[in-house]
Amino acid sequence: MERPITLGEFIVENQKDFPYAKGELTALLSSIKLAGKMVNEKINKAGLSQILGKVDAENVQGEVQAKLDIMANNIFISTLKARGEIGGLASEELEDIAIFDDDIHKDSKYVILIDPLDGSSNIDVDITVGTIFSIYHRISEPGTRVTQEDFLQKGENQVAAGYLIYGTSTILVYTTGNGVNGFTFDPGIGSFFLSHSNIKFPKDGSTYSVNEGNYIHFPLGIKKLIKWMQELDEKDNRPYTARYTGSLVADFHRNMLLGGIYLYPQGSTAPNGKLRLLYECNPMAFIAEQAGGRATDGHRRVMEIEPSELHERVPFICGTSEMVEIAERFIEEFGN
Ligand code: AHM
Ligand code: MG
Repeated sequence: MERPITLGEFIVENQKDFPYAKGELTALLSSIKLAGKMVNEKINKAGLSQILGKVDAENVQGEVQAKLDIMANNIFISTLKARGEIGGLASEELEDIAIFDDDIHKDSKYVILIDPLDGSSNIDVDITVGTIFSIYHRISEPGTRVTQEDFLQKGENQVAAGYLIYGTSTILVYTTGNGVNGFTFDPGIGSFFLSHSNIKFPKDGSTYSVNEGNYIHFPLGIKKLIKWMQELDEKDNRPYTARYTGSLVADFHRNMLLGGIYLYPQGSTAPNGKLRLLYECNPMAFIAEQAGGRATDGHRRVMEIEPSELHERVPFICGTSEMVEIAERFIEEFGN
């Protein structure tokens, strides 16, 4: 039997991929692992804590169960802040960047961006949600306070990115630019174990993930693409099948393992789509490319987009290389 490899061991063993690293990135990934375990524990008890919450409400004065997405946000912030590897953090849940400038943080080299609980609409109905993270070297000098500029970097500058998927099992998937690996959490032991090594998108796919309720608002190129995917043509696996959970992490994970394409295009109600460039699109794009896939906004490689604001949204199309190329051809021919 092969020796099981824990996430902790894997992170330390792969530190040598970064000749310049002095262990901070290793420590940072370990903090994410720890926060992920804590969020996982809360999510698993979410239904139960609501039941107990009602009892508690009579006993504990005024203490209301915080919504899980706020709770996840607080867990990630406090866990990451308690250690000194980052000079600040940006979160989908915070309007502005959080700057950590006390003694333990002032010489830090990194900043992190998080979507603490992605797929919020699924939280209360027991469907998969996730956490997404993206790590950059700061641009400002260590020893000074981090600035917005440290966070408004192109996706191609990412040092690491990943997600936790809280599904039928909890899996942490990440890349540091040397491929993508996934680690499944064993709740009995309390550790993540390497379960998906060097993940690659299959060459072909036959699944598409899109909120088709928005169809009438989509640009013509996307409408034509969707109809093309639904047509019968056995030589290229058509018709494709549709899978859409409303959780990017879940849809992305499925498409990466089994082959597929995720689309959140612009529509008249969402002129730039819905997904956030910095918290959702860039980290997923980095993982996708490292797994042999692609990510585009329809015209540009997502990781080359110059961000202009923290909560900027962009259209997002991501999946197997071949499927994304087909989508780009439709957009070019029929318009975005
Ligand atoms: P959130 O960060 O507020 O949860 O929004 C992001 C989510 C994605 O996970 C998901 O793919 C998308 O929003 C679903 O949006 P919609 O309900 O419009 O289809
Ligand atoms: Mg989100």
